Amino acid sequence: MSDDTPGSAGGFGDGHPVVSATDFLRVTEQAALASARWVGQGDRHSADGAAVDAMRREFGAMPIRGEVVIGEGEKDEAPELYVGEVLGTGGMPCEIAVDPLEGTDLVARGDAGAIAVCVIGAPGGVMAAPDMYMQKLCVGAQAKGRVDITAPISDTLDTVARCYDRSIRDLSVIVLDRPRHEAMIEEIRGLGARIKLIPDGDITASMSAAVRGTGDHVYMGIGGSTEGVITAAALECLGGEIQARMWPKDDAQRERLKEYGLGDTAQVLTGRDLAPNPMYVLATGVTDGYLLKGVRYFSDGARTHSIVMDLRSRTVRFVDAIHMFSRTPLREIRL
Ligand code: VTB
Repeated sequence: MSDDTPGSAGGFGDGHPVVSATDFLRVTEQAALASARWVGQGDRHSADGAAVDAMRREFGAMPIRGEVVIGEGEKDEAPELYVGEVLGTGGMPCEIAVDPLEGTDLVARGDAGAIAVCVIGAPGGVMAAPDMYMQKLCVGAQAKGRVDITAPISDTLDTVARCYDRSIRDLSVIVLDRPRHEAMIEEIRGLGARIKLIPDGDITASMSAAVRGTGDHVYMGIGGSTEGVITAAALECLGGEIQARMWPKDDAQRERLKEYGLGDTAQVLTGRDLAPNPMYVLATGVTDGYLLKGVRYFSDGARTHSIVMDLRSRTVRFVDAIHMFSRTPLREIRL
């Protein structure tokens, strides 16, 4: 399991053999394979449950001592992958942040952009954010260090456009399609930028904005805070940037934030705050999206498409995998 490849930083294992990024691939692949069976069935809970079960099973078999810091909820809310649950057979100490199925409704409807995703961090490497709304601004490497979430949207788009050496009308901004974003959407439209309104899935959207060639340049708006932490880890691996602010909806959430030392809601959180020491981020497509293809089944197997982001060996791999379901050889392997 140890990885002595050139470029690997080492030092994460705390004396235990270091489990490599690709060893974790089974976790998101199996979650995707399980939940994709529910595509279009109109049953978000079963789709999510299938992903959660598969992810927990796969983590459970790994030589790690992995503590869930972002999971399905608190211990009294979630029987599996709850915050504080320790997974694995023992070994490499790490922190785990999961969204077993990002886009449960997308799967229920058979819509595009659902993924299974997890982050593996060094101990203390991932923020245990309370689950509530978070305002986010995500950009790719071109605009990293140049944007400011507290600035007017016109300034942000102007800056990003200049970073890409183009005009605002040549930018594509991804926004979650929610009533709370109406004013922001009108403002972006008024500035002339193009918008992609998405029904769900802002982790994928943020990654898409950070990968050159997708045609997307900015993700902005208010989404889930736990998704924000996972996004921060992914953007760290992709060379992009997230800025964020917690967005409590009532006094109870404001109190909760104080318990986490996040009482100042004006505070701008950066990748360094949200994911100070991520090691690996893995995602597998469940339904087709901007970055990843969804699961495709055939008579005796299935095909998955994943991204494995590895800060230890400083690699980003796209993995196209064929899974054989029976012991008899596949009738054919396609390119
Ligand atoms: C977003 C989106 C997620 O939650 O974070 C969203 O990316 C925020 O919550 O896929 P609302 O649905 O309340 O707007 C998800 O949709 C997951 O539930």
